[in-house]
Amino acid sequence: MKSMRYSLAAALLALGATANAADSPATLKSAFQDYFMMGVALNQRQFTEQDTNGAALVKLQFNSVSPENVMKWQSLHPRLGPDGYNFGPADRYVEFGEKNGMFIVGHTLVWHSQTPRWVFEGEGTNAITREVVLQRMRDHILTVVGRYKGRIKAWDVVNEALNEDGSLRPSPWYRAIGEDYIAKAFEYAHEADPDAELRYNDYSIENEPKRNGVIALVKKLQAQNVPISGLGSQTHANLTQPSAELLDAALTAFAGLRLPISITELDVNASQRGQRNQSADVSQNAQAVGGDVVDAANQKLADQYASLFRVFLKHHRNIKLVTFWGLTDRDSWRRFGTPLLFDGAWKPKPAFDAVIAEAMKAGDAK
Ligand code: 9MR
Repeated sequence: MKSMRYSLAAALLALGATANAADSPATLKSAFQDYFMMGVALNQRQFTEQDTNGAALVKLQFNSVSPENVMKWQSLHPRLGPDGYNFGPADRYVEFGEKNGMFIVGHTLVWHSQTPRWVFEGEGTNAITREVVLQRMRDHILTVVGRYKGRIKAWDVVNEALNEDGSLRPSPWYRAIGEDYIAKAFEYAHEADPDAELRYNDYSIENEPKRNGVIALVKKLQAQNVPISGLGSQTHANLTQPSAELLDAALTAFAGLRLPISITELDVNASQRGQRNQSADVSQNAQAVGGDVVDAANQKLADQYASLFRVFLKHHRNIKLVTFWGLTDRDSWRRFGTPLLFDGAWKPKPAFDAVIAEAMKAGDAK
């Protein structure tokens, strides 16, 4: 059945024809249906369907969505106090996912970035205390996770808590609460929605020191019966990193944690600057400039995507979801690095064909 369904697409590819998203039988969600869900991070214009082409492409290609920005603390909860929440855009996002029968992800509850200063400051002349910050964290998590209980199926509970060397990042959360802020965040999220998948999410965790840090952190949480139930590997890649070998080693090591793995923020930076600095730290968001992509970027991008998906497919039993961090190059935080499968005119690039081809090869090998 599977090989029959894709034989037309395979024939077209063999003839050198480009699979067209509008009329090809192969879409990302159908091609990978036996392996993992395919997700995409949405911006507001997409989930409100103001961007009609974008919304149509999302519905055609993906069966899971993540909110690129509208569920960050700063967006949802900009001010202190009971009236400090702003749920409008987040509500629209969840409605879009539900209307289209998608697996809906929440991103992110506890992060060092995009969290307003008031969260860590005392009111009036009162000095801030651990208890007050914990209370604010609990209120936020119970309110937000509780509002979407049963509808948002997976949350990035704690985001980017580690340094490159695997030690704990001295984030405002760490400084205000101490290292148990991570356990507390998972406990509050579980209290709010016992059925939601609760993920720890971070970038560059293929690299050995950080990989070891993640594994140690998760094992410690598990030993304390903290309700962590998923691992998110962002996978902000460039044209050579992570290599297939490094990714394979990391996914093999993560499998030992016995948690479902989600690739949460996949993109491949093809800018020249992006080949020197792979970091996804928001403070280092390489302000690339237009026109600095490497030579033969489309082909190199397709090759790296093929390499990454070969490894994801090898580990498909442990991977439940692969999410791209944006729909088209024009939408991306790394737009000058042309990092995604669709160009600014919503057209599939050679990297799209390369990704579909990996699914077909895996199907034929079955
Ligand atoms: O793509 C997001 C960009 O639009 C925002 O300006 C930025 C700051 O909120 O966050 C970007 O997404 C980040 C994600 O939330 C966490 N991992 C790293 C991503 C890229 O910086």
